[in-house]
Amino acid sequence: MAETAATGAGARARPAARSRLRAEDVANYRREGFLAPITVMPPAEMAERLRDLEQLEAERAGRLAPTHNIKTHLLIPWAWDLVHDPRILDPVEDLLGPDILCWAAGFFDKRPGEPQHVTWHQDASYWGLSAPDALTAWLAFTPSRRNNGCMRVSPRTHGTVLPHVQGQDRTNMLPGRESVALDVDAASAVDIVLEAGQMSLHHVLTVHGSEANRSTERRCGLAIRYIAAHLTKLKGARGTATLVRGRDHGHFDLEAAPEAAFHPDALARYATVLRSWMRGVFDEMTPDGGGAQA
Ligand SMILES: O=C(O)CCC(=O)C(=O)O
Repeated sequence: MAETAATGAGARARPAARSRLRAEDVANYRREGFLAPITVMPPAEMAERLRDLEQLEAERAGRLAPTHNIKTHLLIPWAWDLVHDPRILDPVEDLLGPDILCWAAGFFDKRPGEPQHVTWHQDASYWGLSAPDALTAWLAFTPSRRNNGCMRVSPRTHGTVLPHVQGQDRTNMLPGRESVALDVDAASAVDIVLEAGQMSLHHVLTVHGSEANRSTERRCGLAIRYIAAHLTKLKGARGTATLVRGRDHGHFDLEAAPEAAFHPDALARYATVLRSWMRGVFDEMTPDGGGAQA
């Protein structure tokens, strides 16, 4: 077993006091399949990150390219620091254990009046991992409310892997335009209302989605996918992941920090990582791909 230890900014700058979850929060997450809101940073600090993002977007025709929005932390140093941030990782450790990998990190960005939405789904549908010891930390860069298309979760749906179907709707923000093949009880769904700088955590099997942004304000959040380091890929070539805390278990090739935003070396490594990622996802989309193992 490899003995690599996490070396991100979070590992370097671990505060003395951990932002631990209370026992009742852990129980709540295990029962309901999600936890929110959790305050990560003050709104003013988040506003700085949003400005950083806007600056990069302004240099790229107003948006990050979709292909650059899958493992964004491998291209943007401050995103690398965010996925290592102890204020995010401490609560995640309480749910996943001490050895944690970041599997992906991408923005879900809804501009005012755009039809983009997210159909009801489980995140696990195309991950192809050996167990559901995984979760998403959704970090709000802007306020996220019902009228600007906040995430909505269907509580207590994380006990079962559900069948999904692939759709064609290009306004669906999911890579496979997938949705659960069963009726979801939308009436009992919970709105995940967040202020900028807060996050929610949802289990990899929790059914969730979101509606279009009907407001005049942007709604943007970074969805960080964390997995327990003991998980393995069920088939195909080895995947890649970022060790963000604890000890590597040797099941993935470890990813490296970007030298600078969109640095040529980071972009070159990213092209290889992305090819491996796409292969994994497409394997899971094939009819015999097995679908939502984890
Ligand atoms: O941001 C959204 O509206 C949906 C996010 C989502 O589906 C996810 O994080 O998996």
